Amino acid sequence: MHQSCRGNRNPLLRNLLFFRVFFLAAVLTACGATWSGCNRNAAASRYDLTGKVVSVDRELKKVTIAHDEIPGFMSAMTMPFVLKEEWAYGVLGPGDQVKGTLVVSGDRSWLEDLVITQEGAPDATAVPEPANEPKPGDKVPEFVLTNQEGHRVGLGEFLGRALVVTFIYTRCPLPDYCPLMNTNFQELQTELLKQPELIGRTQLLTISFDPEYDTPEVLKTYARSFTPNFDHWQFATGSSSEVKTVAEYFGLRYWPENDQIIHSLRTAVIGPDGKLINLYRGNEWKVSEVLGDLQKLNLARLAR
Ligand SMILES: [Cu+2]
Repeated sequence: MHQSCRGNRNPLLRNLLFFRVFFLAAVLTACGATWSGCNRNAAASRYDLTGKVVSVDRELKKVTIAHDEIPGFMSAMTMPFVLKEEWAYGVLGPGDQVKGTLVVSGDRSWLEDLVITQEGAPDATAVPEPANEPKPGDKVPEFVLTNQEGHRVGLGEFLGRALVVTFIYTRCPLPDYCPLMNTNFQELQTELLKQPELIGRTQLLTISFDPEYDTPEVLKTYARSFTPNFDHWQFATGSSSEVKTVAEYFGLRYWPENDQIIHSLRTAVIGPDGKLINLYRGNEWKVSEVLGDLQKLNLARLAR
């Protein structure tokens, strides 16, 4: 479902791309009001990127690219990118060889000045359908993991509290993936701490899908820079199969590639009864949305 329809492509745009007019368009629109990244360019790091387009998701505005090594920054891997030039989502297709600039600035990263160096053959790369995902109201099955203290913790012991779960691995290099999940949770915890009626009725849980590296000790050291309160926000991992079971239930996909882990993102809000309230895909969710989910649960009333 994420594959692009090659027949829809505008041949003029493709020719433009071929002759690198892409860059001109980028310059013309770079400081337009729609592009909020422009004013952050001062502190941005820039890396040359070459690779092959695996899939284009025009709805979520993501292009997955199998890219070559980026010396000094990242091993070769397959991962989703945001494009600076939005119209390019309609032009790129699976199998296209591309080159461009990866810009990392603050908590965002994106590709710009992208050029197709060689068109892909139609349907060059099949993209797997997303796994069946749970829907709001579904009872989340019990899972048991090991937290940052080395203690076993299960979903069952969080019942009676609303639980917000997300997934990360501590070595993630991209600021708008795992690190963003941490800063979002940090902000969420700060907001919840301001509401005494909610703090005791909520629980945050960050699960690492890199159990080999992210041992409880590693998680504890890592987590200390995000939270002073491990009662309210725990970090957990488990055996590979324990982690995989819970991750796959929420539709998270991940696999190792060289020294990194290629992964999608999932953040779930689970009610005090263990039923799914909301499942956020990707990194666009806002702390205010999750707070809204929690407020709708009337947790303060439950606490009485
Ligand atoms: Cu990550």
